[in-house]
Amino acid sequence: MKAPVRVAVTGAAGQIGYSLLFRIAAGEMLGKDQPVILQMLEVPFEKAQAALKGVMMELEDCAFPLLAGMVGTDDPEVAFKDADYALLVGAMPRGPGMERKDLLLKNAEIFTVQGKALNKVASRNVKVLVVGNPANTNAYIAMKSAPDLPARNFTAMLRLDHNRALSQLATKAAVPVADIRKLVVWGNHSPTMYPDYRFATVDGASLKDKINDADWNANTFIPTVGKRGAAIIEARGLSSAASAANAAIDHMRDWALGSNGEWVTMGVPSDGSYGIPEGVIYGFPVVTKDGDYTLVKDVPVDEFSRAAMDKTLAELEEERSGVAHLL
Ligand code: NAX
Repeated sequence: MKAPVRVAVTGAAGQIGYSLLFRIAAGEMLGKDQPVILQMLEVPFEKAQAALKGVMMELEDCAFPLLAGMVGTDDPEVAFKDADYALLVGAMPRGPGMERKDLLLKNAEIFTVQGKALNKVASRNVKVLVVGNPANTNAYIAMKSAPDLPARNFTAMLRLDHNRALSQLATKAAVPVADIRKLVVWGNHSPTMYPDYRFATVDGASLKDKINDADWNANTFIPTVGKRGAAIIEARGLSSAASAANAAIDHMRDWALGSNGEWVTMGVPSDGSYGIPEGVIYGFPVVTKDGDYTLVKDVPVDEFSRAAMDKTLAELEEERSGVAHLL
């Protein structure tokens, strides 16, 4: 058996946390041979800490063979101590009457504190996934607040958007979801994201040719994927939780264990590719191997795609300028 690794999860008593922690402890994220120590962070309020205790009791009651230890805390420096992986799920939700700008600033405070704590106490190669919204900008803030850690280790979750797109495409083309390759969702985790299947294949053949419906792409597919989060809230009365936790598992598993040469979408700091300014956390196609990722660089960009990629970039740049004075 391997030595245990430390996995920090914030917002551990929330909805996504409840779907996520049990799967991590069951070995679904890092493999069935990888023991984990869960280090869970919640806000200091009595109710949240009590709920966290309850979650920890349930984790105990699962008697997971791979769960080598647990820590529950309200102190980021305890939660992130020597963490090898950090899943930053907890964030300030948008309250009634709250402007988007206020939401950005509230979250900027949280992710500045957490970035600094990671910088101070986490493993020097900690892999960070930000789920809490606005995910890309929160990841950017954490990255900027952690100058001693590799910037490329700060990522944002676009995998839920990627998985949503896969599912819509599989249904439209009547093909198994697992057979679709080379899909990407560019940009921000927000309704401006651009799901792009121009180069997707099924059994080596073009999925775009098979679907052959530009109107469906522009007027049904792209808006359906972009507004899926809102549609789930409308239907369920609560935001996506199990599917979000599933996407977080997919993201981290592929990053840690590799994607076997396949494209996956990760929000990562741009290296300047595709005209996206360096450092902006943007959804790109990547291939993962041996605990690292490589940006796929040679995807042709046509006029339609350029406009879509620039639109989602403009939103990210606006978010970034809204928090620039804090960094
Ligand atoms: P919940 O409100 O159920 O849980 C969030 C938990 O985080 C709460 O228990 C809260 O006390 C805790 N928390 C808040 N601030 C914290 C802090 N500074 N430190 C530690 N814990 C803190 O929300 P949930 O449904 O679990 O969603 C969590 C976040 O994921 C939200 O920001 C949500 O918008 C975002 N999402 C992101 C998605 C993505 O694809 N990137 C999709 C799903 C989800 O909407």
